[in-house]
Amino acid sequence: MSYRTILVETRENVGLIILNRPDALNAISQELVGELAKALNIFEADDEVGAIVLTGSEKAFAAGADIKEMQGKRWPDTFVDDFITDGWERIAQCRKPIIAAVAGFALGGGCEIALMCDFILAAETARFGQPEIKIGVWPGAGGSQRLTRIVGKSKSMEMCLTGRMMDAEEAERSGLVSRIVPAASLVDEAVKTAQLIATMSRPAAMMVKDVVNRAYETTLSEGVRYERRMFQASFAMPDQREGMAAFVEKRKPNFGGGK
Ligand code: DAK
Repeated sequence: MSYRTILVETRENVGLIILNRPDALNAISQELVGELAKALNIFEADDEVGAIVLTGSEKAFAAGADIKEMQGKRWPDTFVDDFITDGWERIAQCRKPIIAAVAGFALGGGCEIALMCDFILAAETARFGQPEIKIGVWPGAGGSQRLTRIVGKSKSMEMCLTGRMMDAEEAERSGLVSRIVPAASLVDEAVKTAQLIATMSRPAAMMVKDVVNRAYETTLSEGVRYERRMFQASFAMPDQREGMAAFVEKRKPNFGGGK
C-alpha cells in the first residue's frame, strides 16, 4: 500500500504511522484522514501487530485540519457530506492500543487526534491547543469534550476561548500527557513502550482499553461493575492460565496471541 500523506512502517510487532505533510505542518486533509484510516485498518487486521504509534514531525504532530481545504466550504457541504467524519472516528474506534508521540504543534484537529489515542507521550517541545476560535470556528472533532474531561472545565474553557497553547510541562501537570520525553528519543521511546504493550496478552491489552475507556462513558458504579465482570471473564482466557502459571513458576509468560 502506498500513501501520499503518511509514512507507515512496522518495527517488530509495532505499527508506526508518521503524519507526513511537512509543507503544511501536517495539516489534516481529507486525504490524510482517509489514509490514516486505511493504515489503521491494515494494522488492526495484522495479527503480528500488537500496538500502534502515531507521530508527526519534530515541528508538528499536526497543526489542525487543513484550513486551505476547509476555507471554501459552506454549511450544506460540511453537513450533507459529513465533513471528514468518515475515517476520523476510526482512530477512536481502534481496538489495539495506540500511543500518540507528540513533538511540536498539536493544534485543533491535531490535538483532537492525540486525544483519541490511548495516551500521549510528549517531547518537551510539544504545544497543545484548540485555536479554532481564532479562525472563527470552534472544536469539531471531540476537543471540547475530550479535553474538558481530561484537563477540567477551567483550562479547557480558557484554551478553547482564547486559543492559548499548553506547553508540555503544563500538559503533563494537567494529565493530558502521560510523560515528557526528550525530543530526540520521542519516537524510539514510544515504540519501545508500544513494544512492551505488544508483549502482553493481546486480549488483556485490548480489554484494558475497553475498561479504562468505559470510565468516560458511564457512572462509577456501572463502570466498576463492568470492570468486575470483565475481570471475571479473564479466567476464560488461555493467557490468564499462562500468565499466572509463569508467575508461580518464576519464568516469563509466553502469550501466544491470546486466541
Ligand atoms: N491548515 C493548512 N495549512 C497550515 C495549517 C493548517 N491548519 N497550519 C499551518 N499551515 C501551513 C501554513 O499555511 C504554512 O504554509 P505556507 O504559507 O508555507 O504555504 C506552513 O504550514 C507553515 O506554517 P506557518 O508559516 O504558519 O508556521 P509558523 O511556525 O509561523 O506557525 C502555527 C505555526 C501552527 C502557529 C500556525 O501555522 C498556525 O496557527 N496554524 C493554524 C493552526 C490552527 O488554527 N489549527 C486549527 C485548524 S481548525 C472535524 C475534524 C477536525 C476538525 C474539525 C471538524 N470533524 C470530524 C467534523 C478540526 C478543525 C481544525 O483543526
